[in-house]
Amino acid sequence: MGYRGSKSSLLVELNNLSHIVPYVHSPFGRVLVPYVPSKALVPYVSKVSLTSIAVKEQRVDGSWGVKTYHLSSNPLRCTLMGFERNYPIKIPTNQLKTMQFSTSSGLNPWFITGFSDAEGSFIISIYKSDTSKLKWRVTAYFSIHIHIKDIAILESVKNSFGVGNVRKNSNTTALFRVDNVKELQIIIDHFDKYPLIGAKLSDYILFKQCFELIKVKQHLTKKGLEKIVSLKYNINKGLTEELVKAFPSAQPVDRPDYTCNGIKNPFWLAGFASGDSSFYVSIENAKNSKQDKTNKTRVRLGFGTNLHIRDKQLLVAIANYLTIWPIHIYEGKSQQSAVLQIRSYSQIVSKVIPFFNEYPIIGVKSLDFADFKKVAELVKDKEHLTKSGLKKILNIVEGMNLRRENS
Ligand SMILES: [Ca+2]
Repeated sequence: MGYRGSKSSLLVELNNLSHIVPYVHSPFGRVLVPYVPSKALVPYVSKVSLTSIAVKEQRVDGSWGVKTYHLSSNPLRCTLMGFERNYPIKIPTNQLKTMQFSTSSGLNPWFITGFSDAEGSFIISIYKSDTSKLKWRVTAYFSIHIHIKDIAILESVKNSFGVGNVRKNSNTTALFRVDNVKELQIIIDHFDKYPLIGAKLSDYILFKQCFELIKVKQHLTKKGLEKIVSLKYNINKGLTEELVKAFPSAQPVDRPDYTCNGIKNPFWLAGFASGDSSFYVSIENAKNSKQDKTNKTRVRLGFGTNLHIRDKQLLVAIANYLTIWPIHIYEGKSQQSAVLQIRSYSQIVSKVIPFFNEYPIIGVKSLDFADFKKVAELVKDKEHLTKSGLKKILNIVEGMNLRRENS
């Protein structure tokens, strides 16, 4: 279990990409989005990130601690030196060490937005209710529904907002939910101040219009209810057939046009990747590979993000933000999804790893990132070319991602 492919290749499954990207014998499929050179290539080191950063971090035992990262000790700074002339404001190094970006009082707000772009939902629920005057009940709620192993993230989100409830939703999932109008206002205020970056933004805009109607009790009037139904047409999966039939005169409100305006803050990416990205390692025996006759075992690191096709622009934005070049984005077989893959060892060690060292992944995935880094170190020392080193790598990889137990 855990491996896939032929006898000659040990392919460690990607967290959630394996069904889309075949990459052992045909490592790179169709490249669908070529790199577009433009001013969109913004280095992710901005004046905001030029600080020493205290970030809440989940420890292995599930507790949370605060860790401080100093940019001055980060190799990334050297890597991106060339961009420094672009910084709007130069901050003296001594100041970097003393400035605090976020505190132990909660998650960075941009982290929360990033995590919500990955895992959050804005839902308008309209259901039959005999006790309601109009025979329909309307509820608006914001929720984050994730695997139970990461319930600690939901507790942190709840503590950061100061509203909502966290509960076990099933044996395998946990739910953070805010549905009270007063509390939802706090959620709305947050997403107005720290806007979503992905296509979910369009859902949010429609959701907010419903919320404004509910706030002034318009959902209790026939006209207001109809307006909400019209707005719901293009939120998430739209209307059930039952609702379409029950509100024949409700006209769908168009989904607001979406363009990805790029990532505004590094913590957004830390939050988003904590939800929707994976760190993985594939081990291939190059002996039987047509391209490689050197008889070496090839250990490859990968950072991947798999999204709905509507968020293809967001994948480009992520690659641009990490200054990854060239960009490899693949479309899923069903053409419903798009995948960003970063598999260049040099880009992983010079860009991906330093970035997430500075803006940490939170939750159980942080353990995968830690393992991923261990493998990167072993590869750097060329240990993957020795039998004992390779065994070490296999041991690490066997406990990663979906095979991680009791975490
Ligand atoms: Ca997601």
